[in-house]
Amino acid sequence: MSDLKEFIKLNALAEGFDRIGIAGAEPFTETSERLLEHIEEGLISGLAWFTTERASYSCDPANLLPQVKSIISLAISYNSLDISIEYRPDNPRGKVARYAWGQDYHKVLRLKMERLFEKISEREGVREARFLVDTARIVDRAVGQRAGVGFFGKNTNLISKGLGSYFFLCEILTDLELEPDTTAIGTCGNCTRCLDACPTQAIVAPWKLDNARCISYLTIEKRGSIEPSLRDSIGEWIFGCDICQQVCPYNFKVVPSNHPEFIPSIPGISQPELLEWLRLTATEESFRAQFKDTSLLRTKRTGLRRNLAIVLGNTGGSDALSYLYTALVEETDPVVKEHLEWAIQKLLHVMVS
Ligand code: B12
Ligand code: SF4
Ligand code: SF4
Repeated sequence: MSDLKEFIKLNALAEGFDRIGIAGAEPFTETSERLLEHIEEGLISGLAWFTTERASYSCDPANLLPQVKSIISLAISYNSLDISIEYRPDNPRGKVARYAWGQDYHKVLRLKMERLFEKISEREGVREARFLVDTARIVDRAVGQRAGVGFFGKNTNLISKGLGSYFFLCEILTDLELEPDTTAIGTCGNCTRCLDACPTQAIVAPWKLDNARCISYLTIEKRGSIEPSLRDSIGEWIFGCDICQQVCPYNFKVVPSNHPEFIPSIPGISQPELLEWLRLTATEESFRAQFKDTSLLRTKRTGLRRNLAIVLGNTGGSDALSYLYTALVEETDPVVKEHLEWAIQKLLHVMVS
């Protein structure tokens, strides 16, 4: 390994990254073909920005930095330890996907990349760089695969041996010429656990996700009403979904991480008290104050209350009914109102049957 590459890897580890790889900056031709195929098959529906133009653009790093020579792919685990919370029928709880337990990763990762590049620039002189994290202007996972960080699991997540798949990805595009690492190899073998476990059958074939059926899309990205036929399958998920990762054997024996930024930021965030969160989201001010600096802001107040209503309908008992009625009377948002009504009807139906 060249001195510079070793310097970058050591400093990236010191900055807290768990995996570092170097990829060449040639266009991702195969990825581009796959993305266009996914769009053509209607598997990316619902994400208005995910157009064929954007897909092609994101597969050529030179669109972002014309003088790019190398990409530094960085991964950081969010596999923080959770505390088990006792479930009480009079206090129903939901679930928040692991990636959202701590601080909003966009800011955290960007800061780490900037600090890393500062050290590189101190050694190499000022160089061109572009920092990217989850921007959809580049294909994070394809970069990670080329850089040797991980391989594509059938659930479409990148898996890194020894780290599992609970990690974020980001990258630095630079005009520095660095020796590339070898593409990651790895395989799911005959395993199909994630396909079998997905409650909405969103993984329609290995490596193929139907975005519009994925609970992560429904609870985070989708605006407006959620298709009634999918509401039962959302189960307990208020924000995101981890099922296809929870069942993955590559996540079974990994050591939990302890990056302070991703330690649960709000007490009980992994299994929130649904009635308490209905109260906390009653006004825009309280919603913003409570979820400041977390990824949960992304679904907006309407989205979060809509999701809370669905999960209360799926898991709440008779105790939840009076709270739902009160919330319905006070609610002004038509989307939330419709979901609160649905939850009330569902609970009443369960009680009489
Ligand atoms: C859009 C998006 C979503 C959408 C669609 C997800 C999807 N699978 O496409 C939704 C909202 C559903 C979503 C959900 C989640 N997301 Co998301 N998402 C993105 C985003 C912005 C773009 C991904 C994309 O281009 N999708 C389009 C599809 C077609 O692309 P693809 O899955 O990469 O497709 C590849 C494979 O299918 C593969 N392939 C196809 N056929 C074959 C055949 C073989 C043999 C092989 C080997 C491969 C292969 O090639 C394709 C092209 O690379 C990225 C950030 C980024 N800029 O890349 C984050 C990103 C993928 N998401 C991330 C995370 C953490 C999640 C969630 C875990 C969050 C959660 N817990 O709720 C879930 C996981 C759901 C899942 N099973 O994938 C991380 C993933 C990290 C990792 N370890 O892989 C990313 C990289 C963000 C980040 N920077 O950290 N996400
Ligand atoms: S995140 Fe949940 S809904 Fe989406 S593919 Fe995985 S198991 Fe299915
Ligand atoms: S659950 Fe099995 S098939 Fe799915 S990603 Fe993990 S190893 Fe691959």
